[in-house]
Amino acid sequence: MAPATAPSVEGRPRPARRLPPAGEGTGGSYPRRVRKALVTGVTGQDGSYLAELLLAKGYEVHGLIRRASTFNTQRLDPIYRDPHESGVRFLMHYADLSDSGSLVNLIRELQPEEIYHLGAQTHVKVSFEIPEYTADATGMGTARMLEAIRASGVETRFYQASSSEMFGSAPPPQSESTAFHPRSPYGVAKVFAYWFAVNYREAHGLFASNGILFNHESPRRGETFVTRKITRAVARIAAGIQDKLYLGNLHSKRDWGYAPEYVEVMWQMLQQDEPADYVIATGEAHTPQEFCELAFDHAGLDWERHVEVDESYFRPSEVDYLCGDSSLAKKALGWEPKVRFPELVRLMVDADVQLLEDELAGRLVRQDRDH
Ligand code: NDP
Ligand code: GDR
Repeated sequence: MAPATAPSVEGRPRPARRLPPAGEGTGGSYPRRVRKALVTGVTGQDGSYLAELLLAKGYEVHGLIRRASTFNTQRLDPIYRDPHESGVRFLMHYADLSDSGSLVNLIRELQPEEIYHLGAQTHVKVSFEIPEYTADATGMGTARMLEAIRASGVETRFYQASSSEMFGSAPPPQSESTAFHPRSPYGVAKVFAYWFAVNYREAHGLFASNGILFNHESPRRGETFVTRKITRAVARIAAGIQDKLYLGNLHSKRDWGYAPEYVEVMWQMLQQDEPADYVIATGEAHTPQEFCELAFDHAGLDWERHVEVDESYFRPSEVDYLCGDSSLAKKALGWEPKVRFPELVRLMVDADVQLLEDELAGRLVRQDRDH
């Protein structure tokens, strides 16, 4: 990618810089050394699955984490190894999306071939309470990452975690050609970040791709998103330690897929000859009420006896209907979702029932992670 001082060609997009064709693991077409990837948001749902995937493919994986007053690396337990051991291929580094210098230094030092930018303030409802911070972390965070790549002069490929929230009130099915109409500060910040990535592709020839991912869930989903909030409550209600679950709008429609399948396609996007933007979705939409019906039923419970609506969870402006058309991803990347809605609900309930059993039995002692 062009360094910050290189002149730009007005009005004429530069061709994307070519990297050597990507091969699997260490035995592919990257003979020089093990491929290095930098993952922001590595402590989150997607970051943890992506780090596992990249390690399995033979990468050296570097995760950007921010300072927190408590340990926030639980999702990384399956892959964590003490950095004092030899041959460790997963390493974490302190930096912050609000600190440009830390981003430049990290990218310059690591020289990663691929950067997966997943870090963001991701909660839509919370973004109405902290709009300025959301714009900074979710929007400006991407601008800072892109500038850090330019400033460091590193040749790399960049994945931007774009979102179906950008479509907002645009009617379904939403595809790559659907015009954005975001309905929250989070959605607005993601639109800003999306266009930043497109602009760096067109203006500076960066290999930058936007994955416009619809909702994707898993047992590692954050506990305050509606699916996980429901499955955790189902486990606790089934165990007799909770009675009521308070939710907001039960009638919005979401296109819910399975997170591990969605991180696979992030990787695929960066292995293409050319950068591009892709919608990733199941093409099926369901409501939070349908999620409740299936989840409670799977645990032998009647959702109507336990779920109550609390209007404080309503959003000032809601996104009513998201259902994606991912035919481009199917055609260009051969990607198709496998886990469908009923299976997703069941596997999340089963995982939370097991987790609660482990918690109650005191089986979840963690080793401290000081890196
Ligand atoms: P999570 O909320 O689980 O994870 C967000 C990550 O960003 C966490 O690792 C968090 O760190 C990190 N982060 C937040 N603020 C900062 C900061 N200032 N500096 C450094 N890191 C920060 O999100 P998901 O894994 O669900 O989503 C990953 C990405 O994909 C996000 O960008 C999200 O907006 C986007 N996306 C997600 C979809 C989904 O359905 N899951 C759908 C479409 C897009 P910490 O652990 O310290 O909080
Ligand atoms: P979303 O996910 O806003 O789509 O953003 P969330 O699970 O928060 O909401 C989905 C729908 O459920 C309704 N809802 C509730 N939501 C929450 N969180 N809590 C409740 O109690 C509740 N009751 C009903 C919401 O109103 C909404 O309609 C997620 C995030 O991961 C984003 O970062 C990502 O970009 C998008 O998915 C795609």
